Amino acid sequence: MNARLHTLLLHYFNEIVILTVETLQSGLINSTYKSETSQGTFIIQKINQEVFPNIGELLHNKTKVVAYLQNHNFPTIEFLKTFKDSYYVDTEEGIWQVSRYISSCVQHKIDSPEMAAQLGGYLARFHSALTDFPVSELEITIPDFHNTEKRFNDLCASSTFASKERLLNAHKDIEYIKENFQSVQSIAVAIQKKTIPERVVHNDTKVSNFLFSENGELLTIIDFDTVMPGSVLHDIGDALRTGASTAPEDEQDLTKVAFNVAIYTAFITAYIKEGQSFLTPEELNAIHFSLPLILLEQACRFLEDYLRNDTYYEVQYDTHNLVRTRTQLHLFEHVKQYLNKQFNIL
Ligand code: GN1
Ligand code: MG
Repeated sequence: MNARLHTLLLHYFNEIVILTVETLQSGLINSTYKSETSQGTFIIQKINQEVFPNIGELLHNKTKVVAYLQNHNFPTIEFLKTFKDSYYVDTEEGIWQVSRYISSCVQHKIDSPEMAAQLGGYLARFHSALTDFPVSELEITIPDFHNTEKRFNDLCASSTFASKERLLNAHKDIEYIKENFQSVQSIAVAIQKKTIPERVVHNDTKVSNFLFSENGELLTIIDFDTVMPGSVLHDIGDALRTGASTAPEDEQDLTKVAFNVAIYTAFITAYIKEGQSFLTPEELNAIHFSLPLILLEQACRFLEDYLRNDTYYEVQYDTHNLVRTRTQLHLFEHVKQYLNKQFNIL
């Protein structure tokens, strides 16, 4: 790996010595490395071109949004430019990007209501900073990425492509999703119809995509691969999906997976407080659907991938995607009970 990364970095520096290389495992799609070098520490990423075949559009979105945020003094990551003035290197192996490493801690869940409030407020400011960015200038890099109804319909068609064995293993989960989908359907449709406004959003706001300093201060959001037109509800939901769960998304012991109400409340309260200047009544009315919507969507995605024999997400064992599905559904059940008790909405 060192030799390959060295060759790559020579597109950026005349001379460079690689001191260390570490593979970062938190993403499920791209290959990511952290490397200490004689020129500083970098994050080096190879983009998965099966997931992102239209790489030109992805780079267009990423570069434009990052530059826009920088011009509006919203702290974010910095991609390096090659000698040829390009933000990426095209090699036989694929497309690579290099950014400066930001000294930070990666969190996978939110530890306290204070941290939740910080995250909720930050996400609203991130959305707010992008409200004047013209949505039409962004490309749709993954069509129907957060089209929850389509994700559900694709799962319902699974008997046409899945093996008997996997269908049997997933039977109860498919039934559960079918029983519950109508509770989020009208919001999913409102997003598709744009009654809930289309904005520039991140689309992958799991907690590990936010960097914190050692003393818990939120530094920045990272991973702009899926920046696209979309709904703030998806970003809110995905941050809470990971943040308000007591366990990782692939926890095998479901007794460890619970919904943290204090984290949820602190996050939503802070988001609304910072976001009230730009949120529409439709968004505000639907805000409590964000989490159940994304939980069912992710369950559909993980389960469909399981039924397609794990061709999309990286898996470490045979039932990994099934395990991921079940944590989503377990959490959904907790969230549903809570939201019904509080607001009677699901
Ligand atoms: C993928 O690779 P990563 O971790 O950035 C996926 C997200 C999922 C996430 C689940 C392009 O993100 O949508 O929420 O896994 N990204 C893509 O962990 O599909
Ligand atoms: Mg991502």
